[in-house]
Amino acid sequence: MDLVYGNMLHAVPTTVVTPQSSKNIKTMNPTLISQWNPSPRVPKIVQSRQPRGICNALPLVHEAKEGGEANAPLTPQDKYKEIMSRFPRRDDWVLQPLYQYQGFWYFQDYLIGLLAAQENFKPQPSDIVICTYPKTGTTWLKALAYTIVTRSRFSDSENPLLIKAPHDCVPFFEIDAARNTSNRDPQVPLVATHIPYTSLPTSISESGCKLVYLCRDPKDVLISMWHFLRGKLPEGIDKDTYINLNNSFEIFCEGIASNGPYWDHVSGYWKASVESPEKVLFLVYEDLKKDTVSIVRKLAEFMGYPFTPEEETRGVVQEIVELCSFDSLKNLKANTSGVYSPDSPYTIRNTEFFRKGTTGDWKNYFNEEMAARLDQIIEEKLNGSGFSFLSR
Ligand code: PAP
Repeated sequence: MDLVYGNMLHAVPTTVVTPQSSKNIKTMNPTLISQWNPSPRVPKIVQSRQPRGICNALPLVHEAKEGGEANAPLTPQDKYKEIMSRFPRRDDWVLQPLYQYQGFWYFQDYLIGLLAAQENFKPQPSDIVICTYPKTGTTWLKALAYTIVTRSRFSDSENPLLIKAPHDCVPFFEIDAARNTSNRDPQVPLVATHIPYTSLPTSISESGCKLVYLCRDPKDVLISMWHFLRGKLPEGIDKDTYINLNNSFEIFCEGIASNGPYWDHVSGYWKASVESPEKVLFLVYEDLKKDTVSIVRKLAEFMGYPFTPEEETRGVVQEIVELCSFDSLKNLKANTSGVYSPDSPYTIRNTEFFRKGTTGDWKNYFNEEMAARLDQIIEEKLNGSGFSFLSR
């Protein structure tokens, strides 16, 4: 999931500088603003690149305490906000500021979860962690891994995926950490994260958990992310004014994106998979698309849930592949309705996790020059790592 959520957007007073257009524009008539405010699912809009204190998306600690609460103890959230207020900040993506921490950029509410997870998350020793950069196929991998590990517990007709969205079946531990909750079923040894390898909580390496990483062609990642983030903007405004493709492309190429730079995210897990192949399985979305059955076998084997000859004969692998296919998942009632993580800063309609589910959609958006430029940047950045998106 790309961790910018519906109600993470913030109210615009009168005039905003739109980072993607660099224009001052008058924005939001009063009717629209009031329409945005009431529902946590309907985004308000953020403004950025205005002086801190006027438009700061979330108040800094001292500001929050105005009004007689000066001596109130800091909540963990306040503590993290205060810490991150000292980190480098960019406002390019309009929705929320991005803060740089340990070499990666994060939307502020997500970073609260990351910091909380680094401090508090404790995996179960048998856990398998589904690790992804946002928009690389997390939902799909969660559904596959979940069905594989729970197949002896549930019959086909009882599979929780039929009534629960994949993100509810396999929770992100940093989102739980941010909310100080646990949504996990302790009988399911799966959790997920978008955190880069080098910033994972030390409890994960200490516990010896296995990790499964999925990456995707960066061009499709950007297109998927671009659509997703535009979907967070309120209806009825010119989305190109706030999040246009050319500008999104430029900042993604700079590495300024949620959990980016993308290439560093990929190379961290790639190197870990080379160093410890028994602990880290590295998968690629395009391969999973091309030969889902073979990769599902590999995934099951790696996770310690291999298919038996009898299951192979019964066609269990094909059934799992079919259940978790894009068309199947997209049309399940759990995914055509409902929201992920209601009543939190992370609310997202489940439908938003299913857009096209194809490879090469970038061809509908990039000209050749853009595609070549992004490819070149990624290749240069990954050079020497042993992994390449182009020469596989
Ligand atoms: P997240 O980071 O918000 O969790 P994530 O699931 O990683 O999102 O990525 C969403 C992408 O996976 C979407 O790609 P698109 O925008 O290019 O269409 C979504 O359509 C795609 N996706 C979701 N489910 C599947 C699936 N079962 N098979 C293939 N692709 C899928």
